[in-house]
Amino acid sequence: MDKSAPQRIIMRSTAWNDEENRVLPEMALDFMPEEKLRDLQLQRLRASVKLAYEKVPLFRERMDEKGTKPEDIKTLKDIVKVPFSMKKDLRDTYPYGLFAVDLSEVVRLHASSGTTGKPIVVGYTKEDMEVWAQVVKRGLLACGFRSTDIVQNFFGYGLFTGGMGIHGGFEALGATVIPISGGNTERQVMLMKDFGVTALAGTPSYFLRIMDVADKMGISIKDMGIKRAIFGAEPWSDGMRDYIEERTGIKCYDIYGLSEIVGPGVGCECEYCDGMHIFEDHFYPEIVDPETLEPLPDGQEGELVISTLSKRAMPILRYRTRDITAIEATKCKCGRTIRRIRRIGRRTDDMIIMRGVNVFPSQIETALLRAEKALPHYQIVLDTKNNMDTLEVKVEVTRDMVSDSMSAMEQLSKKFKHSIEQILGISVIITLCEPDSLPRSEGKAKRVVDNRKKI
Ligand code: DLL
Repeated sequence: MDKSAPQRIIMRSTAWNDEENRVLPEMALDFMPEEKLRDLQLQRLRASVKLAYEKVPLFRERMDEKGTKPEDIKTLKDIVKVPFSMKKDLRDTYPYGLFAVDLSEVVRLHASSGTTGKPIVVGYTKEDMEVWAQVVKRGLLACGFRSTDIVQNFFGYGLFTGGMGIHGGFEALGATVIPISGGNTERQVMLMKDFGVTALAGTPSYFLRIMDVADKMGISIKDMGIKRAIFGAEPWSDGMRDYIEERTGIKCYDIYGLSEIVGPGVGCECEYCDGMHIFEDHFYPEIVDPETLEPLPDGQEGELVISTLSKRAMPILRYRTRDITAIEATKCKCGRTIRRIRRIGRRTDDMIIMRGVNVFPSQIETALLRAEKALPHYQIVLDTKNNMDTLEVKVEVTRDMVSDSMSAMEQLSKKFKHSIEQILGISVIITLCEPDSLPRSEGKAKRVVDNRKKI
């Protein structure tokens, strides 16, 4: 049998077939019988643990401390015998300390800017690059992107994994990619229109900026014929999805990933948009309690921990992502057997503790949307005044909200205040700002400015 030829498979669902009712072989991995998938995961986990133990001093030392040998991994449940790893481990071994292969086998490096000091560095072998392109491609296929798409990719190209990672997936799919990267927003709008773009990829916050600029240029994105967008790299709410879809007519999908594991393509939504399927044949997900680090059952929220199952250049075991989510306990309507995680709205570390109350920026976004059904740009500013921590939300009014009447603007401010305070349970200061006055990012949005006095 010619393995490269698309197979004809009878399907219960139409979520994963192309126009001619065929499914591509690599997509069939998403529907592997569960038992087979678990067998494959175990076999790969054992190989990954062995590789890390034999080639990476940090993993060997940690496992020795815990008294775990690679042979102790006899079932998937034995993964709890493996020690955790964290971002700090990548920093401490900067730049190549976690590599399990000789640098001559590494064909690509990426790095993620840390908030402080040195970046963290990740490397890929040729096979790793192929896997990366395949997982992104599987995600894109699941969301309905096709080889006929013309894609404007405004994820940043360079050391960030977003631009090149998404690019590789679309290229593997056979689509036409426009590697525009972030920035030069007016040109983004012009090319979108002139090149007959049918699909978009980038951070959702930057797309909001593109929408604003198109508006100002008097160009309607809705009339461009763009069908789908794949967004990710930062939290974005369902409200934000509705907002973009309603205004542009573009169907939006969520893709998840992190540099330490592979970049984009660890997980992705399917056409049902009901959580993100993890490409479990390459990444093993667990949810743990972020305090006790004990495993949590499906359906319960906690910190996502991921182990790579096939990565050769840099195997990572039980990586604490800091992302808060749950593994969905129910099956997806699409019929995929690879499990889903809930969309990610928050991390354990973008949590702001304000007068003892845990606050996540995503809660403020939800409150603003609830109050006005429009998505304004906002920024959260933390400060200390008279020895009291204050939380100010700067809200940029959109053109539809601007009014000449003082009392209408006061009303608006009160509405935002009330909505946020209801959700957070603490008092906030609202400052309404002129349209276009808050800083914009071409990559991930920076929502929080912390000017609090550190004691
Ligand atoms: O952001 C990789 C990526 C690029 C994913 C493009 C999707 C699309 P890092 O810069 O290492 O890698 O940041 C990883 O970003 O731990 C999450 O906190 C956040 N993140 C990534 N995707 C999503 C998403 C890339 N879809 C960190 N929803 C992760 C929410 C996301 N947060």
